[in-house]
Amino acid sequence: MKIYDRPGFPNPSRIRIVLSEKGFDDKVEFISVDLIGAEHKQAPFLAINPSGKIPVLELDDGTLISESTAITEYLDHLDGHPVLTGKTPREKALIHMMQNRAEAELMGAIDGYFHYATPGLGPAMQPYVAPEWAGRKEWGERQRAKAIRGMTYFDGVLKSQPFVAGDAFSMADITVFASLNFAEAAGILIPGECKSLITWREKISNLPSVKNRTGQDFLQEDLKRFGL
Ligand SMILES: N[C@@H](CCC(=O)N[C@@H](CS)C(=O)NCC(=O)O)C(=O)O
Repeated sequence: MKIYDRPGFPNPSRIRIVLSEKGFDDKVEFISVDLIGAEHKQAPFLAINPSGKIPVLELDDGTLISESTAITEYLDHLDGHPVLTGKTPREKALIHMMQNRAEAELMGAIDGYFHYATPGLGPAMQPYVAPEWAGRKEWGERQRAKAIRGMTYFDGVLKSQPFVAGDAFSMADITVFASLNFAEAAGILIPGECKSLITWREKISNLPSVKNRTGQDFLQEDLKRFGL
């Protein structure tokens, strides 16, 4: 299998944690996509994923799977022992629900702040952001406020249960964790009063699959190239 990604970027990092959690690191070949050079917006990559986004999983038969949740579902079921996406109907539904909340309230909001209220990763990387739009920065700032509300929401959830979707570590935890790393890189810090979220983040960062995932330094290097 091949994974098209860029080490350290928020969504690719979700899949690196999944691979590590499943013990599949040596089953995949990583192909680094030059996001900074806008390789993902050129025809060869758009043939791999028409959305022009990473990560993408390519199976040995050539099947292409994009969207981090879909890739996670595939990898989690590959060995017949799903541990990240739920076993019972109830677990599956709760993980799906919390996953979507993490995506909307954190990942999407932080992405909006980063690409609209800050220089992001430059014009080649984000051709869809109109620089002349007067309300652009204000909209980005609203996304920042939304992300902070999302952090407060997940802090409340984690006051009464150990993991985002209940008693077990799941895909939803991975999405919240990757979102918080993205938030930190974009300059949005977790409010100090969100103690449960801060403690949970520390706990997750010490899980072997999270600690041992590869390539976390790349994002810092990419951000430095943009003076961020
Ligand atoms: N919904 C997609 C989002 C993927 C995504 O936004 N990836 C980012 C990197 S973290 C990307 O490729 N951004 C490039 C762009 O949007 O131009 C997923 O879940 O995988």
